Amino acid sequence: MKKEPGKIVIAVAGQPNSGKSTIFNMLTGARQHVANYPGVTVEKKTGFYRYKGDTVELVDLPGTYSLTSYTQEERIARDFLLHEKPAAIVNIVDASNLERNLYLTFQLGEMGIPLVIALNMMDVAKSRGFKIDTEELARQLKASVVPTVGNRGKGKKELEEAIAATYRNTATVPFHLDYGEALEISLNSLEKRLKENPGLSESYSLRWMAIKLMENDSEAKKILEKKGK
Ligand SMILES: Nc1nc2c(ncn2[C@@H]2O[C@H](COP(=O)(O)OP(=O)(O)OP(=O)(O)O)[C@@H](O)[C@H]2O)c(=O)[nH]1
Ligand SMILES: [Mg+2]
Repeated sequence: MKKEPGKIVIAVAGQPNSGKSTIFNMLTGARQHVANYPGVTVEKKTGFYRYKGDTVELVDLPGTYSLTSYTQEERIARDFLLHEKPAAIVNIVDASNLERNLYLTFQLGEMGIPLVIALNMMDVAKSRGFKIDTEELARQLKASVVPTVGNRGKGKKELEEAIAATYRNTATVPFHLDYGEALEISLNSLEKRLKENPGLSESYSLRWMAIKLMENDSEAKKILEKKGK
């Protein structure tokens, strides 16, 4: 897709079967384009919509349960977020499987990119008798939470509004998962050392880098070798 000036890139991420494509279609309608990610046969679906004078480009990332780089889909989703730096991530969360889905949400939040949560499958959650405190969820995740029923187009307007409010807000507070005192001391000192590399802090969330290095993540180590000089 040709780059347009002033275009805002937003990633759509979520676990498999959470309703990513449904929400993507709900927002973009027929304005879609399919290509492949470079060098692989995984489909890259992009589409756009206009919102109050803005052109918003959505990228439907492959569905993944987490963001480690074990599978090709995970690597693709993670590389996109790391290197393309979207203005925000719309995280499609299956409300009827909240706990399992939040595992990915935490990992997305830790990348330091502002999140908008589409709490999808609300009809299924309701029919199972789940009551979700969306305000509390939003407070804890430091993100907007919008209930949706994707296959019925419910929540579209609210989602568009939340997306715009997020990419327009330059003062979003990144999500922060507290790993407990012992780990936090190490994470903080590692982050301080990483801060000494200006090449690194310009391009990556140092908190994310510190967590990944602590996990002995091979890609984070590669980035450090390349950028950290
Ligand atoms: N009941 C209900 N069904 C939904 C909702 N949103 C999507 N679906 C249905 O759930 C199924 C999966 O939706 P998709 O949009 O294909 O999910 P996906 O996340 O793109 O799936 P993958 O790309 O395979 O990971 C489809 O049959 C949708 O019609 C919802 O809010 N409620
Ligand atoms: Mg899909």
